[in-house]
Amino acid sequence: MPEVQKKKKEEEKERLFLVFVNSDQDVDEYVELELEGLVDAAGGQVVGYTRQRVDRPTKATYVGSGKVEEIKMSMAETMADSVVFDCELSGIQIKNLEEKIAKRVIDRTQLILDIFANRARTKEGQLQVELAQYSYRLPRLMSVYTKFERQRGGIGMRGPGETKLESDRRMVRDRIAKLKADIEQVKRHRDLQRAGRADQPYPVVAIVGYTSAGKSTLMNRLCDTDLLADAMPFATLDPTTRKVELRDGDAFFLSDTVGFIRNLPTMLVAAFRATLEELVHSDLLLHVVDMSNPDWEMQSDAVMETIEALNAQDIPVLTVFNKIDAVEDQPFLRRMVAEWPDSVAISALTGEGIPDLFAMIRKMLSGRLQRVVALVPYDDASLAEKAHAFGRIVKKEYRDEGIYLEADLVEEMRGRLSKYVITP
Ligand SMILES: Nc1nc2c(ncn2[C@@H]2O[C@H](COP(=O)(O)OP(=O)(O)OP(=O)(O)O)[C@@H](O)[C@H]2O)c(=O)[nH]1
Ligand SMILES: [Mg+2]
Repeated sequence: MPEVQKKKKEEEKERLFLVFVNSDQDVDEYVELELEGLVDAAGGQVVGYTRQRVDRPTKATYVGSGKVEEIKMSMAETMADSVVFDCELSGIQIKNLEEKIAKRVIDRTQLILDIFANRARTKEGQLQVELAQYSYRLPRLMSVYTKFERQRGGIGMRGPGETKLESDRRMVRDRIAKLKADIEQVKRHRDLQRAGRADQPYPVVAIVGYTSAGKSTLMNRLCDTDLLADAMPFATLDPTTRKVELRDGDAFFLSDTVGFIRNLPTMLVAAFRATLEELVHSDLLLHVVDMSNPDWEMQSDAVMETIEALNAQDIPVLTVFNKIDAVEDQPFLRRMVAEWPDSVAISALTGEGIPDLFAMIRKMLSGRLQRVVALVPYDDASLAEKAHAFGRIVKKEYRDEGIYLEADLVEEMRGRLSKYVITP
């Protein structure tokens, strides 16, 4: 891009002032870099920042009034358009802050929602983002939608922000209900797809991990796909599933999906449940960890927390230490792999360690599932339902005597069904 054009582009970007709030003494520069990355991904430009240690946020403005004044002055000096707080603000806090600062106030959740709104390509993705945005805005309608909303678009205001719907809580609630119904429709379609796959006796492996950990790069390497792999956070929103053939004729399904981030807004997790179903129904999780990031442990914890929030904590996890080409301390890596149960070190970029990864996947998948044939009485129908979550249904028939089930199931579920087992 020619210099002049590039300059112009910079000038057009929304100018954002950042407020880092942390409860411990130490400044975590990677947490701060992460917010800058999010601003960048949302198409904004950081023009200044301040840090504040907040042990107990105030109800009215989160930070104290002196700090609010200081933010206002710094924003005038740097000609900032809006301010981003690296935390989640309540409706009242946003309202008060906007009144005092007289600029738009965005919190971390809004920023993430905004990136999602920009990236969503499929109908499903768009529905889910819209649901998350409305759910986020509903309790905040009184604030953001008074003064600043229609002055201009911009970060935090894309998607449903421009419609007049905002002013009416009841209509927003109706819209939320409609979106949920539409997503339910999408989910049914996805269930059908999954049921189709269930005819093929191959396990499902889902790639999970912090955003930018290298999930799509790994998927591309294993499946010859051409998914977007980019240093920007949340490059992937929509899930992709492909079959990976192994040399001996065996195979598994591999899914790549949206990345996680610390303090992932709960309404976003909830809204993306349809997409993340893929993960909840898988037999094995490949947890990709970016070992070149000094904050990898915090990132790894955040991912495990999200997995728990999705109720998928019982699925076995293979930890995939990625980007080892960018790690200097190789002895440390070897130690990590030795100490960490079920782990492997790879570079999705160079292909190093991929044979080890295959070997581990194979080991962890083998012997997990065994065939069961059962006739479940209707008054215990929920047990037959649960079988979906604990394995693969090969055949299911609603017979007069009960639900006939042929399924490949994990041990726990086989145990639960044992009293209904029949010989076919
Ligand atoms: N050096 C190095 N870079 C890698 C490796 N794997 C991925 N990357 C880079 O890391 C960045 C993020 O990769 P992606 O594959 O998009 O990561 P992701 O986990 O899919 O990220 P999101 O979809 O945004 O959540 C890209 O710039 C990749 O080129 C690796 O093994 N080594
Ligand atoms: Mg990706």
